[in-house]
Amino acid sequence: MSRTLAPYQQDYIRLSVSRKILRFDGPFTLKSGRASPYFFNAGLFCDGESIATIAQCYAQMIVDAGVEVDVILGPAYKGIPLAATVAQALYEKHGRSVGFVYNRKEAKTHGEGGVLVGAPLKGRVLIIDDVMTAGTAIRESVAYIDAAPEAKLVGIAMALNRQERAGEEPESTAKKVQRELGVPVWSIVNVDDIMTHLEKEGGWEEQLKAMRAYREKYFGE
Ligand code: OMP
Repeated sequence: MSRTLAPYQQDYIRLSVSRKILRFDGPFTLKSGRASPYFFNAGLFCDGESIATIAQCYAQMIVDAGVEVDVILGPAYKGIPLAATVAQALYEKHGRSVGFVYNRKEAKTHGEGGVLVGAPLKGRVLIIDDVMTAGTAIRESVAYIDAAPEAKLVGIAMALNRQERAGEEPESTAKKVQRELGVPVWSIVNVDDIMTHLEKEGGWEEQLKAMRAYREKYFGE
């Protein structure tokens, strides 16, 4: 059943479609090996207006979720600008100042050294990332929190929940991650929201047909 989208969620879909951040001219090979008719490329939020808009969407979702956060962890690479700009949006739009931290992919052996850059990884930590498909990327990020004795994961904020199963089991990745980690997974939108938006807008029948077939094959409960 489709849910009613808040204005910020509609803005987010409109922006993603108009900038071709969300593309429907697949097939695209995913990290999981699946061939998807659509693909979301968060690396294309690459100008002031679009990164500010997406950051405000994340910030609104975090505020609506009512979660208390001390630090945002943005995994390299795409999570880095997200962590910085969402922290900025939380401050400018909601009067909340939270820390942000991100990882290097290669540990630095000189200067300040280490793998993490930014605020100390302690207190209530929210992971911010772009897309969840099979949950591989998110598990790598959780490892940083597991290794920080003073840090506690309080939730995971994604832009897009693809609603897919990790393997053959019926449960969706997002539900499985929630169950296994014991924290909520929020997403600005999921694929059903996008399909509802395209159905209402009209003119997307061919793309919707491919999306429905993919949904049938790979989506979890
Ligand atoms: P999982 O690690 O399988 O959850 O896939 C998430 C990652 O796949 C993201 O962090 C992206 O690197 C990439 N991805 C996208 O960016 N957009 C998509 O629409 C789908 C994927 C993907 O490969 O599943």
